[in-house]
Amino acid sequence: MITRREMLLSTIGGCGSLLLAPRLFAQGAAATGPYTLPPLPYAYDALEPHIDAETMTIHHTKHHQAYIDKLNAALAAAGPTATKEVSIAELVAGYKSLPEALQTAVRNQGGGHLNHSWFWTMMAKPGTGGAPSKELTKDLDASFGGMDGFKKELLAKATGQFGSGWAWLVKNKAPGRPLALISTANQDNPISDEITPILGIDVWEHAYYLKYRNQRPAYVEAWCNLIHWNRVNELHK
Ligand code: MN3
Repeated sequence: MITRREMLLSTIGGCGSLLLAPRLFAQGAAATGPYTLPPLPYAYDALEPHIDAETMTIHHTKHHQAYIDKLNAALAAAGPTATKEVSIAELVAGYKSLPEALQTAVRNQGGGHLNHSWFWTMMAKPGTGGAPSKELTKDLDASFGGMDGFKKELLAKATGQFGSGWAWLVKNKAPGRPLALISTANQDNPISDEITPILGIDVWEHAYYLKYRNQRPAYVEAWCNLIHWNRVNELHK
């Protein structure tokens, strides 16, 4: 039986083995290519006052859509059936095994599609996102000394990322420290390095500039009010 991954590789001429496909991002994103813009799980003004409706509208309908359009164009140029059966998470996770001509487009545009599809689901209308589960609380305590320590380190990673990028809460393999915070440049997603994120914040200026101007720390602090903890709990399991 031919797997979807083998189909991808045989169709677009790739070789080598891709890492196991994470299923994390399946929800809220179009499962297969050509890829389409997933609807927001709330209204454009739902995240106010922390993120304004204008920022959300432009971010979703212009920026996210542009990543999708450019990804689809690159894949179409590579071959007619390149990614028909491959989820965006699988595609981005394994981009290093794709033909060289496709790698940059999948890394940047595919990463942009994946990261934003996931980002929308990581936020919730203020007061509706729930709280960390007992298990997550235990891991946050062990890794950061509690919620305050987590937020402090998140702020440091998010503001310390030079230029455009993301900060991520990820599953960590170190003994005694089950979670870690990392940042990535541009639209890189940790899954391409076999690291599993359970929360991510977009720190590109387009995510906050209209309201916060150059004050990235103020945006990050406000963003903590929007974390969809119930979703993080699920990904943490
Ligand atoms: Mn963005």
